[in-house]
Amino acid sequence: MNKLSLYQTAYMNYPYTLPPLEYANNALEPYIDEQTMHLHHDKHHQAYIDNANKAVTKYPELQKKSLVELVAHLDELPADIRTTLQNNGGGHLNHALFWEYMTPEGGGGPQGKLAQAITKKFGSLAQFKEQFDTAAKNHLGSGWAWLSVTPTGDLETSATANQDTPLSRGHLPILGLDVWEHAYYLKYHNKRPAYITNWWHVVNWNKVQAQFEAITRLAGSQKEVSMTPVFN
Ligand code: MN3
Repeated sequence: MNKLSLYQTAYMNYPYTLPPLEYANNALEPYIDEQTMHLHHDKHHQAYIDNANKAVTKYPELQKKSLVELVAHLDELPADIRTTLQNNGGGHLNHALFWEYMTPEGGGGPQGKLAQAITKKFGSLAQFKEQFDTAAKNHLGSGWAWLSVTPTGDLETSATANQDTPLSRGHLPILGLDVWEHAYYLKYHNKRPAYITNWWHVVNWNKVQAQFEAITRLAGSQKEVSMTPVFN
């Protein structure tokens, strides 16, 4: 087990498949509307999967690896499919995570170790949200805002372009927000900030905490000394 295995699911094995939502398309109303969820999950996400599958079709050796390993090491991919997998492999991974970051029972804030780490790094939950929101609002064009664990065990907010993932630079995402227009335009039109503000109502902090604690445990494991840094 290495740190990337935290992101490896059956859906990341070739041929890649669409993970079903754990809630109904209308369950995140009024914050995210039913039609957006339908199009976003069933159509946009499926298209990333189809394109990623097509790219890997002629590379049997890549089919044996998890898609997570492939997008985490883009420089090792054959040149003719590198950009396709960066965009579509990244698209599959990012969306698979995104659905899990949300729940109809969401909102509030984290507990335990993650709450402590956020307070230590950002001062308070409110200050963390402000920094995350700024990354999400200020990102020009399509992309994502993230909360990640850095290689030194620090928390960091960032934004990535298009379907790039923090995993490609060795950062472990624990929360991400899709700020592509397809994620919000039907309901919010040009008002990206309103979408970002409302999204916090559906954030699945239990999942975010669980991922943070899994990363922390893995980093503390004697078996992982060569794979992971020592966290503070
Ligand atoms: Mn999207």
